[in-house]
Amino acid sequence: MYTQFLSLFAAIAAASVTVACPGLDHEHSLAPRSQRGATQPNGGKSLVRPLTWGQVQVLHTTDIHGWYQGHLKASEPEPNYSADWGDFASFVSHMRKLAKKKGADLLVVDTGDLHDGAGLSDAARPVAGHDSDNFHSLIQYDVLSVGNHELYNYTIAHDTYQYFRPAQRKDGTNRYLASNVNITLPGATSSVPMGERFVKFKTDLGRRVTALGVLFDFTGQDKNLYVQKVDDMVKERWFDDAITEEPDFFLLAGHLPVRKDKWPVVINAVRAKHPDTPILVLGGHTHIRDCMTYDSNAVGIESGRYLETIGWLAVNSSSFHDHKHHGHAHQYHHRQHKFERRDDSAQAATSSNSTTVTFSRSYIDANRRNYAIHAGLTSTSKLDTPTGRQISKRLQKLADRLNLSHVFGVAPHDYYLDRVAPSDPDSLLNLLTNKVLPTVISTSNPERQGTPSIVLANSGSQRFDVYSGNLTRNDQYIVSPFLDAFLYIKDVQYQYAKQIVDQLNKAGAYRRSETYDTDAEKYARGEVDHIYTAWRRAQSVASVDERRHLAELDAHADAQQAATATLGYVTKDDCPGQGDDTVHTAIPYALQPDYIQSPPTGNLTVLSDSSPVDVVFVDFIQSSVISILNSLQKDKTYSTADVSVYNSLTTQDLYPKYAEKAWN
Ligand SMILES: *[C@@H]1O[C@H](CO)[C@@H](O)[C@H](O)[C@H]1NC(C)=O
Ligand SMILES: *[C@@H]1O[C@H](CO)[C@@H](O)[C@H](O)[C@H]1NC(C)=O
Ligand SMILES: *[C@@H]1O[C@H](CO)[C@@H](O)[C@H](O)[C@H]1NC(C)=O
Ligand SMILES: *[C@@H]1O[C@H](CO)[C@@H](O)[C@H](O)[C@H]1NC(C)=O
Ligand SMILES: *[C@@H]1O[C@H](CO)[C@@H](O)[C@H](O)[C@H]1NC(C)=O
Ligand SMILES: *[C@@H]1O[C@H](CO)[C@@H](O)[C@H](O)[C@H]1NC(C)=O
Ligand SMILES: *[C@@H]1O[C@H](CO)[C@@H](O)[C@H](O)[C@H]1NC(C)=O
Ligand SMILES: CC(=O)N[C@H]1CO[C@H](CO)[C@@H](O)[C@@H]1O
Ligand SMILES: [Zn+2]
Ligand SMILES: [Zn+2]
Repeated sequence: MYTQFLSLFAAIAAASVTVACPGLDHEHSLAPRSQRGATQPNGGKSLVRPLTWGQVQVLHTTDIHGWYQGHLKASEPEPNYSADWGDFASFVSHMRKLAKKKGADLLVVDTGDLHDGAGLSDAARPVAGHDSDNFHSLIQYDVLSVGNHELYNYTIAHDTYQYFRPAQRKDGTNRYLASNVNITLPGATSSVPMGERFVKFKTDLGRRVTALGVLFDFTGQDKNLYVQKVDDMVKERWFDDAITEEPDFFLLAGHLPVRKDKWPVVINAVRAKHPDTPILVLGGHTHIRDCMTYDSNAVGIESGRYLETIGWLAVNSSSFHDHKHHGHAHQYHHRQHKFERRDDSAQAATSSNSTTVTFSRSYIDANRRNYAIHAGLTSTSKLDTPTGRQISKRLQKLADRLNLSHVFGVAPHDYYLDRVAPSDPDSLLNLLTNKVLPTVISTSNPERQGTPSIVLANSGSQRFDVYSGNLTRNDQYIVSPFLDAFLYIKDVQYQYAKQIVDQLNKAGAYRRSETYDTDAEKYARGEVDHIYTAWRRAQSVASVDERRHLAELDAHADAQQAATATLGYVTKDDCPGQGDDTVHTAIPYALQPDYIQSPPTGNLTVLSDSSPVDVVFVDFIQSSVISILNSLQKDKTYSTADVSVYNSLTTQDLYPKYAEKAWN
């Protein structure tokens, strides 16, 4: 089956190369830039800010987590992220042509976390992520780097190494980078790098690039995988050798956020040798849109998550030879792995240490309208390339094969993970607490039928909103993807049982974390949800302040624009100007508890404080529940011996089972 599938992909990949062939530039099908917006595909384009181009630009994806089908729901803001991988392939193809036409360089970079988060990757068998990785490879990237989600499971890491990595070749070099990650292959006694440590290549216009692919100091990897600390990586001999030669610019790709992590360690190491060579950083992992300048010639962006955001980083440098006014058609297709001597003008700029760099970044909402506008097309219908169309079709076929559009039930309205307070009827946690857990879990153990029970769960088990309409198998992987089992302790006095949830929340316990260890340890294992939610919360607070301010000023025009703006990200980062390509109103954010408890269910006619109840809970909070019970009462010392398996369900079964019962 694999072979069959691979040859199918090989055929599409070949088609993709033909379509993206550099020989086909200067096509008349491209409208001149001045005509942009002559028509307005899919409604108002007035709220879309144009991209600023430079001599070199990067299109950046990160943390796609299996969302290759794009966002499929009709509820706000999902249509704004509705472009699929085929649409993105078409966009990349148009942008590469546009770059050529402008005499500029365009690189396409991805910084990891390819799966875990949507059905297309996670429902696949025998190896989750294998088929979606093949789709990723259909767009020829210039640089890719490994994410922590490639490393939680050895089978998946090995599949990535064996199948995904070899597919990332371009112009004679492999572009899959793993500067500080090793893997021990089956049967081997020592490890090998999971990808290239670094790569040196030339852009279409002959600019020399030295690229690295760094992972944060991750500690949550499976056996036979090794992550070297960034501080140690920069002391490696290969690292020193790789950065010694001066390129036109360094491209530091990596799965770590652009702020509050180890990028300065890498940048300082480069700067020790090259005080003003331009450095472009492409980061990821915390799922936010962000931009940082490290010094006047080093800048980094992070480009969100889930195929919602395509990052854009454009750079001009006085050290770049400008190709605009020189013939360039003959300069495509460089196969050299080693650089030639710098040209004289660049040499002069560097030795005088007076390189000036200017840059511009944008966060593109991943939809067909915005792709068409940025590609300078006069209408969305001009976006599709044959390859793009074919990819979309194949995606649908894979989704069908994985049964992803199977409907469990029809949600009557939207349920939000964190847009409304947990007491709101539209709250997902409200639904989980008062409907899903009592309906699906409390009734699931025939031996305990009638015995009153409460169910404890962590809000971190919920990953995404449930939107009005069909709840599908795909949503099962999106909303509640984890496989936590349900355990229970029987006959706990109700007066103690009902206090556990407050104690869990008070203990400052963290989402999806069992032990009360430090923030640093959780961060090292890859837990960064709190950074994304803090980002969302800040936008929401700022937006409320802004609306109040506008109301006070009675700033009619601005208020009107704010009123017409739809919900989405409103990014404030540390770079000049506006980053978001689309003007939005921030999605509201409401604080949510870390843990929730369902109301007691069963025969409640005689429920009193001293009644025995079953305490049911998700498996990974077992030790917390035991220690809290022992602190609440002294009649009995609880231990793991008191814990039994409650049913055969996992958290991934919650919504399918509920929808089948309640939404059919
Ligand atoms: C690069 O320079 C050109 C020409 O001056 C300018 O139009 C463009 O906006 C600049 N781009 C950036 C990213 O600085
Ligand atoms: C963005 O979402 C809003 C609300 O759902 C919708 O009206 C608008 O058309 C969307 N924009 C695009 C480009 O899809
Ligand atoms: C690791 O991934 C493989 C392939 O998807 C899967 O069969 C296996 O169950 C996973 N292992 C764990 C511990 O999740
Ligand atoms: C990674 O692999 C390289 C090449 O086999 C080896 O020299 C190095 O010691 C390995 N690093 C770790 C941390 O295992
Ligand atoms: C799709 O999945 C559902 C739920 O697991 C199942 O009932 C149905 O038979 C499946 N359909 C196909 C075509 O596999
Ligand atoms: C919902 O599912 C039904 C099949 O059960 C399908 O006919 C319908 O088109 C789906 N609706 C949407 C909006 O996808
Ligand atoms: C509930 O418990 C009471 C008291 O033990 C008992 O009388 C009653 O029959 C029970 N009801 C059900 C439905 O089992
Ligand atoms: C513009 C710029 O980055 N200038 C650098 C020149 O070199 C010195 C050190 O030699 C740096 O401190 C400057 O930042
Ligand atoms: Zn991620
Ligand atoms: Zn990550």
